[in-house]
Amino acid sequence: MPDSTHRTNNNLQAYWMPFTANRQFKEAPRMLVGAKGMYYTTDEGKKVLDGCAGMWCVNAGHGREQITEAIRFQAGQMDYATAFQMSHPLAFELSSRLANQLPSTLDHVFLANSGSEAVDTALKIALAYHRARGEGNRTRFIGRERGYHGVGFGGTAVGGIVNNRKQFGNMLGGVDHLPHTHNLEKNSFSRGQPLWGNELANSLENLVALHDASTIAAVIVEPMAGSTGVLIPPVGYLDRLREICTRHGILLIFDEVITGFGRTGASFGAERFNVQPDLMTMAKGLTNGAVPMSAVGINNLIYDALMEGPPEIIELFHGYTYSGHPLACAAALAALEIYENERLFDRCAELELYWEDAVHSLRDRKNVIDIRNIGLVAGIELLPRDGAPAARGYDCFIQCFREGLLLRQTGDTVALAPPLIIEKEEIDRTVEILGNVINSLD
Ligand code: PXG
Repeated sequence: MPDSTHRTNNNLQAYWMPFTANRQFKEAPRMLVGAKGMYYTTDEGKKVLDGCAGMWCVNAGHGREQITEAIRFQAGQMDYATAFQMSHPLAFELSSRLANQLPSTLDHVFLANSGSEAVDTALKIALAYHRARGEGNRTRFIGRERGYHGVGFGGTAVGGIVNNRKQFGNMLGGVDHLPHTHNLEKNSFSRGQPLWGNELANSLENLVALHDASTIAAVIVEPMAGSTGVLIPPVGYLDRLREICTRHGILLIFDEVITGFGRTGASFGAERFNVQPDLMTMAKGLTNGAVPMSAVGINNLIYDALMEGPPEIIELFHGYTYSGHPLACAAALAALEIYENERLFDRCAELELYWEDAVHSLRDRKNVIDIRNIGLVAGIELLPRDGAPAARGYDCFIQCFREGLLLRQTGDTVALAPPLIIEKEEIDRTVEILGNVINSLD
């Protein structure tokens, strides 16, 4: 049986690691071999506090028996079910359960396997919806600078990260971007939602004036941008985007791959910020990270518009071999049950102030130029070294790992997003390690 707990004579060259400096990593590999609760174990037997829920996904903590058992049982019962023109009960059970939990207008669920697939699915559904209503000219998408929507061609195109885009040519045509909402001068060290910046949403009016509403299918944003360093929406910003989209018949897509499943102290960012999207993407926390799975929540008007043709015709020519995979459905149902039974989203909300005070205590550490937080998320931005952007951030990540804390790093910002089961002592420990490391960096 494959055993991840033993070092093997791997040829490290064979595996081309994703989003990784391969040559640098392979010189000094960092290997994780076990995970339980709030901690990883390395191949050297060291415990590492998981400050970023794996990669924003293990919201209920690692190694949850209930999820393991659900996967094990399902694997024995039925490993795989044909997904097109056939199905299995768990896919329906999960979708019903999710639809109950989603904002009230999102009554339908499409299942996929990754955030990237969910994003491309949502974009395609937006196009198909407009076409079905005789507005097939609405093909343009508006994303946002510093947005991350995965790595499919659709998600890369609407994303706003230059390094993710520049190697890959033209991607999807007809895409434009809103300005990002990060502003150190106006908003540094804001607690929760920054007060300045809702007027940035007015840029959408400019893009509508430039392209004409009749050419725009959808706007896609993360309610809170996670990957590019925890950018919290200014008060009123998302409401204004919603209002402009509605006025112009443009669909609003919330990419909740990170903000879903309790991360901001509510089920979804839509609930936390009280703004309803027409389509919502989810992944990561959906299965607590245990099996790849993603979903798109869909407004009933969109679904209904596509259900108008003859009933024997396939309504949407889209789907994946592994849409609604039985093992993923089993894991997701178990994860949702844990979230509910342990009231983990409420727990996140209850811990928010303690968390906020803890992370903002780092304000006076060396080279800290901003701290941002919401729910159980924080971004700590460090001053870039002269001529070496991201070097200080990377050193912080490496040094924290050596000291027993795993966090995410993007540029000179480090992001924290621990499992929602974190205890106060572990919050203190997280901040203590990070604070000491920041002070030790040149
Ligand atoms: N949308 C959002 C908002 C995401 O954060 C994706 C889509 C793509 O999901 P997949 O499952 O295709 O990777 C993401 C993924 C980080 C980090 O460190 C963030 C993500 C992935 C890996 C690292 O911030 N987000």
